[in-house]
Amino acid sequence: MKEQTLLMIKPDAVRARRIGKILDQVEQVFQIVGLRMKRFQRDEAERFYAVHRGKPFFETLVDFITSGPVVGVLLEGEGVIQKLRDFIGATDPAKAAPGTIRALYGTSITENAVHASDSPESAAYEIPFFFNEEERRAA
Ligand code: 3AN
Repeated sequence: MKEQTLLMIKPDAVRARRIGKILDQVEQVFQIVGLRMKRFQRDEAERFYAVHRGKPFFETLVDFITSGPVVGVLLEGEGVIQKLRDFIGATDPAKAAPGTIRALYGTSITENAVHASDSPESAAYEIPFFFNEEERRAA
C-alpha cells in the first residue's frame, strides 16, 4: 500500500551540518515529496511528543527538540513507514545497525539525529506539524 511518512532531522544533526548527507542517503532509497525547515515552540513540541508526556525523559526531549531548527521530510511509497524505520536504525545509536542513519550520525539516545513515524497512526498525527492537506495531496 502506498503510504506517506515523516522523517524529521533533529537539531543535533542540523547543528552538525548533516542535513545534506542525510537527505542524500534517504533520497537514494526513498521518494522525497516534501521538505520544510522550522523551529518548534515549546507548546507545539509538547504536542508533537504527547505520547511521551509523563515519562522521565519528556522534559529533556522537549528541551532538545526546541533547541534549534529541525527539518521535516515527507516521504511517499509502498510500505515506506516500516522501511524508513529500518533505514534509520534503533532509537539508541549505540544499538543501531551499522550503516543506519542513527548509527552514523546519532550521539546519544536523546541526540539521535532523526525521528521517523512508527505507524500509520503516528504518521497521520505527525505529518501535519510540517505539511498541510494541500501539500500532502500535491505530493
Ligand atoms: P523512536 O524515535 O525510535 O520512535 P521513541 O518514540 O520511543 O523512539 O522515543 C522518542 C524519542 O524520545 C527518541 N527519539 C529519543 O530521543 C527519546 N527517548 C526515547 N527513549 C528514551 C530514553 N530512555 N531516554 C532518553 N530519551 C529517550
